[in-house]
Amino acid sequence: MEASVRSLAALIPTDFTIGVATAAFQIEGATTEDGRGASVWDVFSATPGNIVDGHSPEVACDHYHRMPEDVALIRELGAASYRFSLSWPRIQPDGMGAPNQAGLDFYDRLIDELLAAGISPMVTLFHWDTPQALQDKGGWMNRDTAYRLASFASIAAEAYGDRVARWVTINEPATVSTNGYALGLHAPGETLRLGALPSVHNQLLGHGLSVQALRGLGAVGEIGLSNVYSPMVPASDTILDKLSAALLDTFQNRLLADPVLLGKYPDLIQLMGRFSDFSPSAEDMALISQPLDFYGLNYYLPTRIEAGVGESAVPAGMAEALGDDLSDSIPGAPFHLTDWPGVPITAYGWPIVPEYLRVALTELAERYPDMPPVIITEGGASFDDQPAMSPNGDGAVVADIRRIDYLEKHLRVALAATAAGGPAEAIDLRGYYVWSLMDNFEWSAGYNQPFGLVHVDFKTLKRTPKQSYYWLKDVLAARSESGAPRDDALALVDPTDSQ
Ligand code: IFM
Repeated sequence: MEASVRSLAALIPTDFTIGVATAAFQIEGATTEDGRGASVWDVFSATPGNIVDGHSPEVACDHYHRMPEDVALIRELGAASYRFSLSWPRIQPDGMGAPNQAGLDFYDRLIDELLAAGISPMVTLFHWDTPQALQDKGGWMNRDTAYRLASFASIAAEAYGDRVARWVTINEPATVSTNGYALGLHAPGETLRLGALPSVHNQLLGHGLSVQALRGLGAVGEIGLSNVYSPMVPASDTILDKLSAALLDTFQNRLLADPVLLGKYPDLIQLMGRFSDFSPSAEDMALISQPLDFYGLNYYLPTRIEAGVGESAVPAGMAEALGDDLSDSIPGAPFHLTDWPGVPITAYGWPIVPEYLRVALTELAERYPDMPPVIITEGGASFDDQPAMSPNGDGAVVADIRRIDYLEKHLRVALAATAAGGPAEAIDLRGYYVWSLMDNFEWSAGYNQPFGLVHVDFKTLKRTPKQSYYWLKDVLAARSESGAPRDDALALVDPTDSQ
């Protein structure tokens, strides 16, 4: 075992969870089986031009039929926890009313399979697959959808509340509102620009009501939500670039984090509310900001911003990956995102600058003094490394060295920043979930952005663990060799069950 693996393992605190993550729509397939209803993503994906290369999510990784094989991969890896999402329309085909038993049964089997393998389930209630029937009534622009999510949370609590160690109510509401309701890059494909603001509030309200529902029904697990956070970096020292960065910081980071952690929207948003009818009630804000057991941070990249109207709303590399003409994605916006000269990028074109995870954690520590424990609920990178025959000819290897480098550096940065004496020591960091267990349907980018520790051949559906999988397995093995006890928060899983 390499010295760097041992030294990384030695840095990981005993109560720190290393897990792997996925989401239902990205891996399950079986989109019309066993009574599943349609989600906004089924409808959006079926519209020509919305998904790069016309890729279809109908089969995806076929996880619905191969679930035991996938759980075995997690067990072999040695990860303590698996974060997955419940497909809302598989359980509630129309987003309301009585649950579909076959849908409930699937997650019942998954949770039992995980527990039997000694893996702790972390369940996301909403990872973007709004039932189309609710979208037909306005989706997240309609306040009622928040109450529908809370009813869904109650169904989940009753079915699985005794066996789930951690709950994430909603995943990346910023992405849903920005890409889905403001820019039309994601389902449901609305282009409401700033008019998308109510979709933010309604999702956060859905979060608050779901926390209440889970707690009210006695769910035993910890409860939080996952917000994506990207440090905003002005392209220069000019006042206009700095203002642009501050503006995007407000709309992408603070807009979602302040209400949850401070109980109020950023001043700029409140100011804007004076010119529209956006003025949330004190009752809503209290629901949204009720104390959480953990705060989920999805961290991938910093964002570099330049003032002025640019050619593209997204950096060139990413626009190319998405394959769309995004040149008018933010028409009239006074700034644009720009590439980072001299910095390595992922297949998406996302800049790789691990030090910015320290910046993110430090900013969070400074902004939110009452921060609950933090879990990095997603982190990872897309690289398109393909299987090749090993030099000794005994099997296929996927040499995703860049992913190993990404994960190792980001883990080291996060652990150092939050250790005693680190700039973000106020943050009690409890875990890191790698996005993703396996290559999957990367939303509008189709199957073109592989994030997995496990390669999936989307023709044969064969799974091939990549080098990063074996690397992480070594890190986890080195950790347990050094006698690190299991994470207390995951004590719901009795390790002896798997023996
Ligand atoms: O694949 C997505 C995931 O669904 C949400 N967070 C970002 C990932 C990579 O783009």
